[in-house]
Amino acid sequence: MKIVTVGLGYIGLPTALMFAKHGVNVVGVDISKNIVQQLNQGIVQIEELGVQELLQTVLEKKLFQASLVPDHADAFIIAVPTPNARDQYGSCDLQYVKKALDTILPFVHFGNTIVVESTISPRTMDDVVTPFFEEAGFEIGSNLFLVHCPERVLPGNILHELVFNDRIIGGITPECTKKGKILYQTFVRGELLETEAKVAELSKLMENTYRDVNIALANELVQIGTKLKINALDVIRLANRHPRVNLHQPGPGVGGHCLAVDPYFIVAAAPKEAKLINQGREINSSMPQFILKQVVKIMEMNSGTKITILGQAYKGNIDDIRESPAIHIAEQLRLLTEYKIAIYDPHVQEENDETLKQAFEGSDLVLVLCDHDEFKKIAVENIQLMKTRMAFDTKNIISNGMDFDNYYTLGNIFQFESTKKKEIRFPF
Ligand code: SAJ
Repeated sequence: MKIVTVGLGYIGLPTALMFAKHGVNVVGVDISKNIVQQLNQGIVQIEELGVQELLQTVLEKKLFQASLVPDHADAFIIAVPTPNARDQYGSCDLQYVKKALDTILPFVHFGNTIVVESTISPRTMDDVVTPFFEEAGFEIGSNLFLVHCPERVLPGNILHELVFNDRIIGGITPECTKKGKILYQTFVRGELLETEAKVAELSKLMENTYRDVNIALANELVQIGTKLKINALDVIRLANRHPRVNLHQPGPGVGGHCLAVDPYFIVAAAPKEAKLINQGREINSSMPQFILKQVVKIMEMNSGTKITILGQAYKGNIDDIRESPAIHIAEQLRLLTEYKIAIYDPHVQEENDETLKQAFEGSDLVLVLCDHDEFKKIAVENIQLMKTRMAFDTKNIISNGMDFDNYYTLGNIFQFESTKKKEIRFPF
């Protein structure tokens, strides 16, 4: 069997290599000359466990080659970015998907299977991809088979999850679904879940939307707890002892290219109906401002002048800063000339101003915005370098909070309200 995969990013490349590992002849297509050249030289661009070794193996077996152009094949897999469009609701920008379809069309034959893995808005397979191929003379379900097979792999564990996670196989027709199933039986050990394309599209979006809305519930609880002077973290900890309750964790906002992106595809498709989903996005997007106001309160109450920001990645133990709330918070604080800002993230070196020690020197407040393992315990010798020993731990990750004179979390920030009122100017 021969497959062409279009898009060699953090999903496309592992998918291409996984098919090749299982004996399929794969041509991996990308628009980047640099990526294509490097891959053919055995050099991987993405940081993902096991991918470098897998590339070497399939190159040696001559089962994979990267190329700027497609080739004739039995199946084509599209795994290109689908960012938010710059429109009212942040709908799904399909420009890269459409470009990929144009690129493969000259090579598509009767009997081929076309799979879209990219996360797409509801009904894209029915209303965009199907007409595209029908206008080219194909009859979907009889001489061409269209399928949506969304990925659900967690960065850092992709090669394992590609094989063992259950996989949704959503065809335009039952015959399309069957063709998709035959394709993924090549390496998937999880269950292959057959459904319609539009159900597959909305299922993928709801996986991440479910998480985003639940994080918003935790973040709204923080704002309620701050007003009522009730520790929201205690409430979550105790409520979650119920066997069927799983309140998520509050934080400085929601980052990444999934939770901060996918819900908008649903809102854009059904704006009047997707009220809770939209509200969840609004709550999570408001958290950076909420954090900034608390930081200003802490600094003004203590006449602080230097802030040490720990963390710029969008979540713990990775280097990805896409849609990171920590980046936004740092940018806003830098605009306040009365404060000196020192940033340190061991996974995002390019954002660091100085060494960790320098970042702590003379600081009044340590602001933790990311749950990297390195921040689980703050070295006492670094705390002793501070002018005022305060911490605001928005990820509730520091285990030695008692080593600070004032240790604030999203559960106890209402403490400021109890101290003497001081006119606070919010520059945001
Ligand atoms: N976050 C919270 N509170 C929480 C959990 C997460 O504030 O309780 C924040 C994180 O700090 C981060 C953001 O939300 O800023 C996203 O975190 P995440 O753990 O959801 O990380 P992602 O976006 O890399 O992974 C999600 C996962 N989807 C689900 O859990 C349903 C992952 O399984 C998917 O593979 C991935 O999206 C994807 O690629 O779709």
